[in-house]
Amino acid sequence: MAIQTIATQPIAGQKPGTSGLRKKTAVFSQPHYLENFVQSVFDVVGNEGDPTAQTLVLGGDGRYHNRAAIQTILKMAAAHGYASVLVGRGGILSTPAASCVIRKRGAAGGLILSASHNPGGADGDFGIKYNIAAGGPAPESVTDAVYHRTESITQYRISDAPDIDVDTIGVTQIEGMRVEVIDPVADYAELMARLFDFDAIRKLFAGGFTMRFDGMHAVSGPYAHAILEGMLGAPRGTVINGVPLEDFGGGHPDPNPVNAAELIGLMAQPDAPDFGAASDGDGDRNMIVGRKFDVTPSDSLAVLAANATVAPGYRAGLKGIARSMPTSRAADKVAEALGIACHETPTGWKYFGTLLDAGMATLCGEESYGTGSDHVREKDGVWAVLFWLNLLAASGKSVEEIVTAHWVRFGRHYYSRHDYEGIDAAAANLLMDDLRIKLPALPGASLNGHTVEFADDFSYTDPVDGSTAHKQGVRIIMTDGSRIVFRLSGTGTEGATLRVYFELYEPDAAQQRRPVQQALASLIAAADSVASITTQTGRASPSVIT
Ligand code: G16
Repeated sequence: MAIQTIATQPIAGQKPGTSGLRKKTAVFSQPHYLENFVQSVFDVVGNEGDPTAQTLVLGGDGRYHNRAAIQTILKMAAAHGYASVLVGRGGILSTPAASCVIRKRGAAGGLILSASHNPGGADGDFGIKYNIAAGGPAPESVTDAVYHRTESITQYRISDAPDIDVDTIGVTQIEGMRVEVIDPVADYAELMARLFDFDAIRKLFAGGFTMRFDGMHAVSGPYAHAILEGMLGAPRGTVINGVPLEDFGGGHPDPNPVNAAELIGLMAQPDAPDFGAASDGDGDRNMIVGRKFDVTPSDSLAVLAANATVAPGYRAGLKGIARSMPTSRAADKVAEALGIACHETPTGWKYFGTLLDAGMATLCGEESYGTGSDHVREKDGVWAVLFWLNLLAASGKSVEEIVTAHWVRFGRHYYSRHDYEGIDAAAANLLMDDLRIKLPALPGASLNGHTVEFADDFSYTDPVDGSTAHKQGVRIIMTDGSRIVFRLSGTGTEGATLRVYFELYEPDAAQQRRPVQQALASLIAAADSVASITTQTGRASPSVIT
């Protein structure tokens, strides 16, 4: 065994997006591609402490190329002089479980291999991100520094040791570095059992309550099997598509009503289970479904916030709530009633980190099927499902009863997101630039019957560390309280994806059961009138509506 120094050259485009570096698998498999990025991470974070005293956590969502990348990173970590690496068995760790392990074991940070909800396989996507010692995604100051490093890299270091066995729990050594293969579920399951009333949930299942959890052949399957069917006694078969596959069975592991159509179909049957849920590629997203009743992620956050004290981990109440800007303002109503702050951040879980660390927020959520809390520093799919189970057990009500009662109390925020995927990047940027030019003239204008009160391109100043983020999405807020938001996705790997978010507040209980797209129709038309979406994108309709 020896440590090799390999000459390399900068590879263009290694700039992390909303959540790490995501590219086509073929791009990641090019010679030096992964190595350049990992060496750049080590060069940047290496300034923050002596690696010989540090532990790194390593794992991924098991997608195609995960195993090869795990071996490369282990050999590079050994060459970098890390004291030890904790790696999930088989190279597997869900994103929230990785965050949990980093925090619990006092690691200096972690590398998570995932392109999240993006499809996997040789023709799919791959990704990597660095999480800091607090357990959350590295802030932009770190990801920017890593990107700059990739632009000037000339060499990387790697051990020529043979591959390490990561399928057997235990400890081995490589170049003097300790490699500990850990059970990917154990630390995480122990944390969940402390946060939620497992006895009450066990009783619920023992009483005949039925559920389907769709693992979408992604990483959360093993977690759901162990916790729901193992620890909580749900019958076998509760977890469907629970075996992780390298290509997610050819599916798109994004838990929304479009991509989790199998579950939605099941929940619409006359003999549907009481409760349905799904999680994504790396286990940080969640979708909650009742019988013939989908819960929007924005409503889910608000409902959990309003009822948080049913769970032992949140008995003391909430310190605050945080939501990303495009997420509906349903949580704001709850925060107001609870007398706590609701922080509005840019899209991306990394922006919640400082608020959670400072004790300014307990629950966080995003419209993109992400919900979480201060228990880790990532959004957490299985956590959200367990929170709902705890709530269902404590209330004895159905999902629909809980949500509709919430609307009656707080008002309903009709909400939808329209995605125009894979459009021409130049056209997408032009659409956003044109919108920005129009912003100053919008206040007072009438858009399809809605009068604009305020319009801007969202900027954020972090109240804890003062860091700023600009151009985070164009928002048009109407005098009637409704909103349209436009932004470009930061997680795609092909062309550009335009996301248009619609929100309309309805306090009148008699008007809260209208079909969503119908309730939002005037806003949808208003969005096209102000942004000329059809003309500028060449698309007559969105590719995905959630
Ligand atoms: C990532 C981020 C989320 C963000 C989402 C959508 O999720 O972690 O915070 O809301 O992307 O981003 P965009 O609209 O830019 O595509 P994930 O689950 O992909 O890691």
